[in-house]
Amino acid sequence: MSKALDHIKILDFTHVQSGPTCTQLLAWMGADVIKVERPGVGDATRKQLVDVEGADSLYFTMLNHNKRSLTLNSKTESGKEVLERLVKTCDVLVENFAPGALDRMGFSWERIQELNPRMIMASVKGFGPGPYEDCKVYENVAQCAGGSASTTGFRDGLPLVTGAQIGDSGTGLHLAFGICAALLHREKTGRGQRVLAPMQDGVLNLCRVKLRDQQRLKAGPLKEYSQYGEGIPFGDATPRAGNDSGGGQPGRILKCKGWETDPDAYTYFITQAAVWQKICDVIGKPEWKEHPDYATPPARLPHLNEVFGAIEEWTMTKTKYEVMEICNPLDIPVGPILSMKELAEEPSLRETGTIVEVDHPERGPYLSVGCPVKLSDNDVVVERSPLLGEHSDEILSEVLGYSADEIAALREAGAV
Ligand code: CAO
Repeated sequence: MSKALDHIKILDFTHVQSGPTCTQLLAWMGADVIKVERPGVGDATRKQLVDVEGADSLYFTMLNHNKRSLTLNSKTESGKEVLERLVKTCDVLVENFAPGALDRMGFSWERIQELNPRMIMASVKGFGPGPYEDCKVYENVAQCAGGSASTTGFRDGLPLVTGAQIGDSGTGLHLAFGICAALLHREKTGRGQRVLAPMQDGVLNLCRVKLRDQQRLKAGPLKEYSQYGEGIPFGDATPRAGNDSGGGQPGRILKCKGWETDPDAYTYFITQAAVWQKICDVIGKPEWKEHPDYATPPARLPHLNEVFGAIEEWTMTKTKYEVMEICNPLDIPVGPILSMKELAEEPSLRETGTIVEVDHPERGPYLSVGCPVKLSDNDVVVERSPLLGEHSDEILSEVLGYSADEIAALREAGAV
């Protein structure tokens, strides 16, 4: 079966997490992804957070499936020649070096356009043009600079970063979207273009509802925030909202049976207006159905602590799975707090290929997250990440047409 991007060659000059997330997705959509890495060193994550001595780390293997690895020192003369040939041959160059690194290597956007006007050059940077454009940026810096940290956590506690890697993997997703759009545009125009995904912008995009709330503050307190019901005045910026729902329907995380010993024995519970009557029956408060203080969403807003307190008294008598089983048929939106252990063991995620077991010659079998987007004509088989330089000879000869003698000379010169 043909795949969505199986006619596309990617020059993957990415490292760490943000860029590799993007190129892994493109590989899963069928693109031929050629990961270019420094000889003898490779992507720094290969040797970060090592759990099996001598083997590529899970950090690396889980972000670089379905790619080929070419070692290349792009700062040597012959290495630059190889890179030029790659630029002429490939459709997309993806990179997430520190600002200016590609220019210093001699591969500015202008130079790349000269070499290949059809080339799409896609970059992740920490910030877009402006005062911080030269900064090196990592995940948590982006979460802080993009508005996530100031709006995550509890009102009376520190700003918090989230476990979801919205700065790195989130920006990788944004970049993949930009690349696919640029590829479609190239079909019409024949021209490549630059695609830039700054991490700050990507995080802010994912925090869109918090900028919504910033503007709503002008019209008065944010009534769906717990702090409103608690009578605590709002300041001039969107506050941290604990586990309050970000939408128009109030929601909270509530304790379930076993919470005293199990750190994940909790459920999310949303008091969706449409099912209020059913919620009242389930929690044993039928009198709240018609009571003027509870019957309508606006009436309930000042009483949310009391409402969720009563719901929690009920959820604490059930496991998080029982809460799901009882509420789901009634269309009451709830969700168990699932641990990584529970997700890793969840059979339905194995069946859909969202959790996959992959074999690796250095480390043996390991679990990974497969492709989270499913296309009906794009069955994804997750293949292990490449060893450093595993495909150098194959790429140099098959893709770039180097002879065996020429490859030997490149190796002699320390270029590959
Ligand atoms: N051959 C020769 N040189 C190479 C090479 C190769 N194959 N691959 C990389 N290099 C060189 C680069 O050219 C650069 O050299 P100069 O500093 O002389 O220009 C050098 O290696 C280091 O690159 P870097 O500055 O990008 O790497 P770093 O570890 O210092 O910084 C990071 C890492 C992530 C902070 C930085 O790359 C960055 O800010 N990237 C953009 C934002 C981003 O993606 N952040 C998310 C990372 S995931 O948390």
